[in-house]
Amino acid sequence: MLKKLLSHKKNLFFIEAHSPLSAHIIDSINIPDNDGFPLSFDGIWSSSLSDSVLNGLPDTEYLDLRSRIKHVHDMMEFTSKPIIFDADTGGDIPHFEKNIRMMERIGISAVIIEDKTGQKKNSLFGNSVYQQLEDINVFSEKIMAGKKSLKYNDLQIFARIESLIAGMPMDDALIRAERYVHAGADGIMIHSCKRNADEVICFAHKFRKKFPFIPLVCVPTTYSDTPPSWLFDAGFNIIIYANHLIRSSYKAMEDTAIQLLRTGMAADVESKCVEVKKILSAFE
Ligand code: SPV
Ligand code: MG
Repeated sequence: MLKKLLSHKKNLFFIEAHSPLSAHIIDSINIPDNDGFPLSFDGIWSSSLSDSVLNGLPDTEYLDLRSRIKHVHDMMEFTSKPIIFDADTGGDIPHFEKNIRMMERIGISAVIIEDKTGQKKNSLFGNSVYQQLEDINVFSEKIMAGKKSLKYNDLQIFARIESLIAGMPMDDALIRAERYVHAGADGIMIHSCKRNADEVICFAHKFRKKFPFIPLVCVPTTYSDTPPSWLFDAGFNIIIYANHLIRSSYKAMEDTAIQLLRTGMAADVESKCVEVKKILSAFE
């Protein structure tokens, strides 16, 4: 599905979902744009951060991939949109080979694996924690092993480059991108935790000179005030809003609980809530 989308639409917006309810919400949102054309998200990001937090766990690969794939399967009943699965480091190669077949069986469109090793730390910590990059050869082997394990050629494997997160120079990110594409990666995600998009835009310009057609993904969490058009113009094809539904629901729940505790009047929070009839009918 993602391949088809990429072939006829240049710029795609993906958004994180972490539960059947959030997948249902994304699937059902369809609003008119300024010209009256229907506007909806192109697909769903299954985030390791969101899934971990939802389950009361740190984002350190403690929530195992098999469980995470099952969570995606539960969401799929409620959406027909393509899903990009955040598989963290992908685990060790023999496990990745098995897990990727499971992803393929349930119909995930693309999996993104990141080139880190050791105990994974969330990238948004940046350099404040030790972010250990995987050896380029080992990670390239993982990509090749994943591609080889696929039964059909539908599930795409994207390589996520963490050089900039680990404080390595741009050249390291570019060398890795080239090596991973040659190892068979179907797309590249470049991650950054800088407050502006300068470094991902610089990466995109340089990457595009060598690889005009390989899908390129970015995640504007820390550089969130960058207009999407800047990112697309630089050469990105997919923008992922990686954690905004879990963060906004966290805030909404916290605000509602605080207000109820303060006033004790349920009526005071009604305006923050969907109507009861909406949740009663959501899955009828
Ligand atoms: C996630 O959403 O789990 C990601 C993106 O991997 S980030 O949290 O920015 O590392
Ligand atoms: Mg993640």
